[in-house]
Amino acid sequence: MTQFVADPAAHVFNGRVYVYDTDDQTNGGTYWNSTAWHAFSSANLVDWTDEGSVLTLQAFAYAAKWAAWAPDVVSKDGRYYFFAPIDRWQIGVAVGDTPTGPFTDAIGAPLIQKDRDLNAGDEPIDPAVLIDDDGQAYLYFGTRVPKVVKLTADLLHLDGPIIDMSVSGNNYAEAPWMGKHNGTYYFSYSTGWPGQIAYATSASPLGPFAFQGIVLDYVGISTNHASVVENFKGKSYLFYHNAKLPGGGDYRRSINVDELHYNANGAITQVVQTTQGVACVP
Ligand code: FUB
Repeated sequence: MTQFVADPAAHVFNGRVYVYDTDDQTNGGTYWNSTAWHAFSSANLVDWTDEGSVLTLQAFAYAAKWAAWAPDVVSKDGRYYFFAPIDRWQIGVAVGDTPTGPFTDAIGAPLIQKDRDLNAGDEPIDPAVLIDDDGQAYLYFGTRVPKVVKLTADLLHLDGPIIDMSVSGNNYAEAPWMGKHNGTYYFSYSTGWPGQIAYATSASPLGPFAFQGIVLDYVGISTNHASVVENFKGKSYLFYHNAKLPGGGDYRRSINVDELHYNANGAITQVVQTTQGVACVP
């Protein structure tokens, strides 16, 4: 993607890969203070459609309209749910009928709010949602302590307490992502500022998770943030950001995609960072 965007949350909807991003193109250049989220889509991972700004903080009446950070989007029953970290202390949810919206605030209040919700943590950011095979949805989020909470069937409310997830190694910093591969839950996350992307596995989406290794090494800037597309036309992919576009830096990040490989025993091989991305997937 040839503009400054970051924090890729990649999903396959209707046979097409959609990547939802923090919009570094429109921040002030010295902080992540963009107020909009951007999206791109592709059917082959080479030709990308710029879907533009798909949601802004203006959609949330309760937002201070200060910072729109790493989002996630999931699909259920033909609708698309945009989980939006707002201003570093709350997470909202907006709903639309297509992968690119238009999205409207679904509940008129934060789904999670730092000062309102027990155990929301110091910084409830970086939402990532997994809808499990049995239909139960889990929302992961948080800085320094990974948090998980079940969502109601309509994805619009919390369904139980916010739990601290146990990850052996204690090196969680931010950027949670949850995937499932051959029945095992794979939790990946950034380890710090700067950070690598590490992963840990469990037999349960609630953990405890056992640290397994590094998926992606440092990317040369203060943040690292990645997501996994599992089995798109037979292969898996890691989407992540770095600062390789001309003019890039901590606040001018850009997105790349490389192949992700699992060994026969389920271990992930550390991703080789390319500058050109992946080959066309016809
Ligand atoms: O883009 C702002 C923040 O930087 C994200 O929320 C973090 O994950 C880090 O990538």
